[in-house]
Amino acid sequence: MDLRQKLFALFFVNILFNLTSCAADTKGSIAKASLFTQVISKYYYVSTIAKMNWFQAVHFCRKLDSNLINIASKAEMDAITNFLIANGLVNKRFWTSANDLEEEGVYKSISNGQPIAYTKWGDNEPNNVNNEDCIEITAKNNIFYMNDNDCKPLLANMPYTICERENPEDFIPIKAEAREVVPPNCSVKKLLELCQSMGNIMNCRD
Ligand SMILES: [Ca+2]
Ligand SMILES: [Ca+2]
Repeated sequence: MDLRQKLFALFFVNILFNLTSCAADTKGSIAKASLFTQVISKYYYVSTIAKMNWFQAVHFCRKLDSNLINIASKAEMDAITNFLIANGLVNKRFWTSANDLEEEGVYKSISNGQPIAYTKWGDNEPNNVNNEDCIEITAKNNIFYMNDNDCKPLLANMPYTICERENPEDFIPIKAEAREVVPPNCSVKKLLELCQSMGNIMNCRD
C-alpha cells in the first residue's frame, strides 16, 4: 500500500468514525429531548422514576444536558404547579435548584449560580431544622410551596426531580435551522473541507 492508498484508507476510516459519532450524538439528543415537555417558556422533565437526594438529582439532570428546575418567577411557579396538578402529581414533592449550602440563609440556584429571584415559602419556612439547605416544592391544598429540606433525607422524605431546559435549540439537532449545533466532528461540511484540504494528494474533487 503506497502513501496515497494509506492516506485514503485513513480518510475513509475517519469518515466512518465521524458518521457513527454523528448518528450516536443525534440519536442521544433526540432521546433526551423526547423526555422534556414545554410548559410556557421552559422545558421540563418531571421524573418520578426514583426518589433521589438533592446531589443525585443535580447529577441526574446534568446527564440529560439540563439543570434542576430554577423557578424564577410567579408565572413559572404557577405554570409548574398547574402542570403537576394536571398530571396527577400534586401529592409528590420535587427538588429545585435552590439551596443555601454556601451560606446559611442565602439562597442561590445551583443551575446558574445566582441568588434565587423568586420565593414562595410554606408556612414557617424556611426553618432550617437540623440544617436543611436544599429547597423542594411540596403541595398543600393543591398549591405548591417551597420548603427547605435535608439535602440527604431519609427515603420517606426524599423528593422526586424536575429537570429544566431553557433553549429548545439545545436539543433539536435535526431541524435545518439547528444544524450549527451539530458537533463539528460530525459535520459533512467539515469532512468536505478536510477532503479539499487534502486535494493535492487525493484529488477529492474528482
Ligand atoms: Ca439552611
Ligand atoms: Ca423546612
